[in-house]
Amino acid sequence: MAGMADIRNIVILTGAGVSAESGIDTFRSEGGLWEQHRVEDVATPEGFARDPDLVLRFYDMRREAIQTKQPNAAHDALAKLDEAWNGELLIVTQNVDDLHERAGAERVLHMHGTHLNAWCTACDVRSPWTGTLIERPPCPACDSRALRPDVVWFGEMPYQMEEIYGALRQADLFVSIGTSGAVYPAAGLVRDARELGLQTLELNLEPSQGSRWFASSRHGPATQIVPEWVEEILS
Ligand code: BJW
Repeated sequence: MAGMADIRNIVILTGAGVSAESGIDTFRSEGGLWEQHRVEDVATPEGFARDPDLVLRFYDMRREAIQTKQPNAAHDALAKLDEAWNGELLIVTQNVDDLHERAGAERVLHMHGTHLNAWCTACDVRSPWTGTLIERPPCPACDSRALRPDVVWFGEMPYQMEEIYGALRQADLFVSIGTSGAVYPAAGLVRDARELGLQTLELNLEPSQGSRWFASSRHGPATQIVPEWVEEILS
């Protein structure tokens, strides 16, 4: 990559591809989550209103599964970069798992929420949650039986967009890792980055839907290409 020495501040967008080799299903690949479920049924507020049991069961299953998975070499490499990098750095993850944090990364923002919170639609409090929601447990803050997964569904506003755009405005490099570029506004960040004059790099198994927007791309499994890139940028 040209001009790597000039890079001080970095924004890294991650998606399901980063956690794929930890055994967490992606959404759009063959055998992925959307092959087994209609998106409108399990990832929209309308689907939740129609059939809450189906949606709560879907997330209970995934919440349980992620707790049995471990961070992989890509999460480890990004945590190492986070620790070693003296400039600003923000990992904006679309993932609802906690594998970046379990690998040790600290500067992480979950724009699509997290499996490990329950959000009370009665009192608006978010509580750490590792168990199930299907049995309609009471909210720890207000006792209402109105908890839902703290994830961002289609038609809902992704979290912390101001922080994300703020970090992008200060950054010199935007890196996208393991995401298909199919879901907005995350998929539009590369174009925002370009307009702001950032260097842009994609690391993905294959060219994503947004590949043409990146100044450079590297393709391969995240556990291989992410540690390689981190070694390069730290050397
Ligand atoms: C590997 C790998 C390995 C595999 N190594 N790589 C028309 C045009 C534009 C926008 C819209 C439109 N119509 C509607 C919209 C808006 C809508 C949208 O984008 N729809 C599209 C379908 C077009 N977006 C929204 O509604 C969002 N809200 C919104 O826009 O609010 C208004 C607003 C506008 C502007 C600013 C601010 C606000 C909300 C989107 C919420 C998305 N939620 C989900 C579900 C979360 C809960 C859950 O987990 O169930 O988030 S959907 C799902 O997709 C999940 C993911 O975070 C997200 C992205 O998926 P990701 O991570 O990219 O996974 P995959 O599977 O798609 O791709 C994996 C990639 O990894 C692939 O490329 C593989 O090749 C690769 N890979 N193995 C490296 N080993």
